[in-house]
Amino acid sequence: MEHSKELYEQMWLKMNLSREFEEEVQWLFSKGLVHGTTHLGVGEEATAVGSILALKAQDYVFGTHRGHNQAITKGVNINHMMAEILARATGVCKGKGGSMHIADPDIHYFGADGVLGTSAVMCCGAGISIKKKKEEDRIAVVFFGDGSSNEGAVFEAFNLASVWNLPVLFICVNNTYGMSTPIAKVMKDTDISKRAIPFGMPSKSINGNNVLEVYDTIKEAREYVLSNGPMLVVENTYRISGHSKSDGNLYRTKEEINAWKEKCPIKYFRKFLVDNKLFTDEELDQIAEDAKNQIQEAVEYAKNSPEPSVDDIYEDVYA
Ligand SMILES: Cc1ncc(C[n+]2csc(CCOP(=O)(O)OP(=O)(O)O)c2C)c(N)n1
Ligand SMILES: [Mg+2]
Repeated sequence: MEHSKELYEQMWLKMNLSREFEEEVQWLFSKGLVHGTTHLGVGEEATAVGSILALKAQDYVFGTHRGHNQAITKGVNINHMMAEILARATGVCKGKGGSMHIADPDIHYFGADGVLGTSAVMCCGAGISIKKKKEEDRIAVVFFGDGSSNEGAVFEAFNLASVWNLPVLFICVNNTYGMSTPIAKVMKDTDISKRAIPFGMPSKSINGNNVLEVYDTIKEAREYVLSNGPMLVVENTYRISGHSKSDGNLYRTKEEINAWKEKCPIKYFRKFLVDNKLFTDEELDQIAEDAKNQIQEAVEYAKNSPEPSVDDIYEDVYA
């Protein structure tokens, strides 16, 4: 597939923004400035960036609890994301939601649900809405993890989407662990793409660390979903960061983590861009520096924002 220089630049920028954002969150966490919890997707950037850049702005996207990279790529305001994580009134949820509830319905990004698997069902709801309104150039996309793919709700969503031919694209981000559990311990057959077969859906299993392979696959999948109905894409990757705020990595070896650091999607993409003389190292460094600055500005913005007022505690409460 042909790609423009602008697309390469977007991919490079978004992957760097995601990595910088998360490294900064990790730092703020270690300083005790982040309340609640957060899940980092260091090493998984190509899954979000390659997938979401292949979609159209009007497409609905449901993310995961490990979704900073998904939110950044979809275009959620980074200052407001950081403010949310630092529990400020200028945050995307006015500082009341935190990392897992970053969402922006105005740009069709619905974020995560704390109950794993349920986003797949909600995504079917979005698919039904597209179908009922006869919208011709819009699909609904849901990301979920390998661990979540064992949830009954995901199978229900597969069934509903396929029996009603909904314009839904299921994207499984297989980072090979659900918390500390390797997939081989909870799945007889670890080829998650086969799970589409009983539902009559096509599926693909791809290298989720290669942003171009992800982009091309999702671009084609979008076309398929628009004219035929649901599809499953499994993006195979690895979570370099720990599961959540405390993770002693007791369930995996340093050697394993280091081997995957070598396969880092950002490192891989830099090599591709430089080897093919599309960008120089200096040009890439400059864009990475811009990303770093944007994240530092976001931290300043968040730190200078007011905390939510106690008077607003019952506002935006629905249940
Ligand atoms: C229904 C449900 N069960 C358990 C949990 C607790 N939990 C939060 S994240 C997680 C692991 C999920 O693994 P996976 O879907 O592979 O995503 P990853 O964390 O690897 O990105 C678990 C078990 C939950 N939030 N919801
Ligand atoms: Mg996982």
